[in-house]
Amino acid sequence: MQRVILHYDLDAFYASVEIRDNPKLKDVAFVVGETVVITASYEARKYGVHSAMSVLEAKKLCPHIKVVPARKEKYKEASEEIHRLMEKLTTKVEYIALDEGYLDISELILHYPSKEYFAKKLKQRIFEKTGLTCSVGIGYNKLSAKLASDRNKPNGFCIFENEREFQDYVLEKPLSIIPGVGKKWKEQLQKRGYVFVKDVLPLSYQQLEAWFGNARASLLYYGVRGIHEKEVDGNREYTSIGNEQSFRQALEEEEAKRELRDIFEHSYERLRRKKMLCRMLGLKIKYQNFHMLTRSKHFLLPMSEKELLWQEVEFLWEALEQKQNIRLLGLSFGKLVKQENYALQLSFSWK
Ligand code: TTP
Ligand code: MG
Repeated sequence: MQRVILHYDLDAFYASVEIRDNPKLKDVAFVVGETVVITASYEARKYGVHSAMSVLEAKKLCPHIKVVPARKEKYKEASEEIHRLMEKLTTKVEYIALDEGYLDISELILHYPSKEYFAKKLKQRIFEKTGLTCSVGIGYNKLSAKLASDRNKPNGFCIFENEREFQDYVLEKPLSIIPGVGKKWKEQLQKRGYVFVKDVLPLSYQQLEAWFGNARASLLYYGVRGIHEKEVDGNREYTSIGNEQSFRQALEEEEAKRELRDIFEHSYERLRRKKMLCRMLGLKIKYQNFHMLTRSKHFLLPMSEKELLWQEVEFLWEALEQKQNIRLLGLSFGKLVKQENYALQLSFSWK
């Protein structure tokens, strides 16, 4: 059976939430953020404003731009709504970010008149639940679904039925259209004279491997051909539940601790909703100097009590030698046990 994969991605997510809650922002050039642009409204993007630039730079490009502080709780609420909706449809769902994920709908789609119909319904449901629009792509694998959803942003929809359709679409596009081809690699490729997808098609795998090593050769060689075998990791949530967040500007201790609590709240909410208990807690940290470390704690008995879990997170945090210059924080609940399968419901409370 051919796989049918759907990718969804909310349009200008944080900015759209702000417009929804304050319609005066509609058609206004604004950014969400304080010193750094987290995201720009579509109106602001017309001036070349984009995420990751400083607000000062944004003001130079667009002097009348408005600056709106981020309200993470609201974005998480919207994200939770969307997750609830997805989980009603299928367990084969893999979340990539608050506003983005993959669904394996290979079987589900058989119950619908068409892929278009399904996508339309899904977009409609997301809008009803959150007041937000998204773009949806349907493909024969994750890669094609991802590119399909990007194709007609905002509020877009596109299908790639097969590798032929995918290749026709990417042929004339810059190589950066292939996920994983970042700025640096793009420059390296450009130096060798390769700018568009069509430029690298004649290259052999061996040639790419000689230049870029096995992993990158594989990404590029198969990527430009629309070949990608990875499954939607629908079980991931059942073996572990967690979140991580990277920061463009390194965080100091206090701020990092606040973010950690935020991530904890978000992950805990998912643990609670899935009615799971956990026997392991994992903390992941990346520092400004790219040094990465992980810490974990194993419990004898499965736990679900919120503040006890937070206490354990705090123990791991306090034991760190370095708590500043943090570029990434991640938290996961592992070794999950279903609540219903766990008879000894000690210290148990789903608040
Ligand atoms: P994206 O989906 O990359 O961007 P977007 O939804 O704003 O715009 P698009 O219509 O092009 O999809 O990111 C989703 C949200 O995540 C975005 O609104 C802000 C936030 N974000 C971060 O917190 N850190 C980041 O590095 C990026 C790129 C986005
Ligand atoms: Mg988005």
